[in-house]
Formats: sequence, structure tokens, C-alpha cells
Amino acid sequence: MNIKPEILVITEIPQPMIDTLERHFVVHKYWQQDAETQLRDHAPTIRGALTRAAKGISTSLIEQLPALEVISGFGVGVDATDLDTCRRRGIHVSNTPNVLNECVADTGLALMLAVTRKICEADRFARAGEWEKAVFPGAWKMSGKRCGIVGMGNIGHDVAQRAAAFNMPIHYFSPQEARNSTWQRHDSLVALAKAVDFLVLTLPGGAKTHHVISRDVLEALGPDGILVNIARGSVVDTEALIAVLQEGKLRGAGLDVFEQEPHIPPALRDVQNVVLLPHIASNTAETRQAMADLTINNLVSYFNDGKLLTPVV
Ligand code: 8YV
Repeated sequence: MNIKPEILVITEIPQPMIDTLERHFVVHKYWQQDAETQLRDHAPTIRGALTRAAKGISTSLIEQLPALEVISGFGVGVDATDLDTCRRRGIHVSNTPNVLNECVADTGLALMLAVTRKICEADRFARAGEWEKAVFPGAWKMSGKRCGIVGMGNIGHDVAQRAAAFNMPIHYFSPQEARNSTWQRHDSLVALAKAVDFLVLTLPGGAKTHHVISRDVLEALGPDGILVNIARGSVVDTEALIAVLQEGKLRGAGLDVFEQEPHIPPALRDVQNVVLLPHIASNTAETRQAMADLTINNLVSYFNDGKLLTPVV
């Protein structure tokens, strides 16, 4: 009889995903039961973990799982898990790259349009019956404006292609060179911000990119500029963002991610010219299914063949 490997699922995931996992593994639901009891009873035999990318797995939990061999992340970002600890312990880590590129890029464009054309404000105005009393104030044009992208990875490329279809010249700042040589590369974030109307963030989170979108960068973007964040909340200095919005030094912002999510600072919620989303960029039925399949198949492949399909470590 085959003994199923034991895995710990850190964050809540949809029931169909659990059902599939249970065909291959003994599944422990970390979010459901008292963590202390669960660790006391199962820690020595847990060989795999599954977690949402944005949540990761804490270093102290990794340290409490002596038999842990593999962590499968549901999402592309790996900034919330301490990869150095994983390397030191010989723990393999995977993520779900590429399957979510299109939906994340679509969300970027949706935020650009929503902020520029005041789509959410206009919806609130129409719903409240305000149209019967007044004309909705004008918004701004998006087509033809300059689009700046920070981080020209796969998602950055998908944003650029979509923006190019809106006749937007593409500028970028990134360690990777873009696949399209007509897109203009800049050698600093401030230089990029000065050259564009939109700054769209598609760079990875983590210590190296913490608060790289500083007050200087936001002021360089200027009073007609719009910031869109579909990366990680940690890349933006939130206090500086709130200040420039309050002072009228930035036209607006569209944000899917936040530093302390799910908490959104009240001062940011009070600003009118922002569109705020609860981290939904990859949250479509089709993409979440593809992410779920890849997250599970990484674990199955690891335990059957010793190989991850999309390894990070
Ligand atoms: C995921 C994300 O939806 O992939 C990532 O890194 O941030 C999102 O696309 C989220 O992590 C899933 O919980």
C-alpha cells in the first residue's frame, strides 16, 4: 500500500482544490485548526506545504517543520517566503508563473482606464440618481498617453502590448531588456517617471524593491500622472503616496495591492481620485483554475518524480 505524503495547507483555498489534493496527499488545514495542536501532532511528518503567494510561509513555521521538503506557492510572487532559509534547509519551492499573466495585465489596463475615465466615480454618480440633478464632470483621455512600466518581465510585456493597442508609447525601467526594441528604456525610476503619464508597477516584491516608488519618483510622475500597482504593496511608500495625492501632486492611483493587506489605510480610502481593489488581479475562474492545477501538479510531480514543474528554488 502506498503511503500518501502529508502536506500542510497554510491559507484557505477553495474546496475543489482540497478535494483534488486529498486524492494524492494527507491534507492538514493549518488555517482551520489550532496551530499549536496541529504542529504538536503532525509537524514531524509533514513533507510538503501549499500557500498563497501573497501570504507565503513564515520562517518560524518553516523552522518548526523538520521534515519539510517542498513548498508549492499558489501565485507567481515568492517574496513572502524566506528563500534563503529554504536554500539552507534544502527545501524546494515552486510558484505559478505565466498562467496568470494575461489576467494581471488586464487588471492593470482596467485600473488605468478606471482612474483616467473616472469609471467608479461615474458609476456611483449614476447609481445615486445624481444624473437627474447634474452633469457628471469631465475625465481625461487615456489613448495616446505615455505608458511607463516598472519591471519588464512577462507581466510587464503583457501590459505593454495592451497599452500599445491604445496607441500609447511604451517606456520602461527594468533589469531585463524588453523584447521590443521600439520601447524606450530609462536608466532610473525618476527618469522614467518624468517621461510618462502612467507608471504601471509589475516588478517583484521583497527587500530589494521595498519602497522603490518613493516620494521623489511620485513627484517626478507629477500632477498629471497616474500610478497603477499590480505588483506588491511593499514596492510603494504608502505614506508618500497618500501625501502626494492629498497635496494634488498626483492625478490619481489604481491599486490592487497594499502594504498591510487586507488592511487599507483610512487616509487612502478617504482620497477620491483612487480606485482600490482587494488584490483580485488573477482572480478569474479560468486563471484561478490554471493556478490551482499548476500548484497541485508541482506537488504531485515532486513526490512522484522528484521534480517541480515550475521551480523557483
Ligand atoms: C495571487 C499574486 O492571486 O501571483 C501572485 O503573486 O499576488 C496573485 O496573483 C495571489 O497571491 C493568490 O493568493
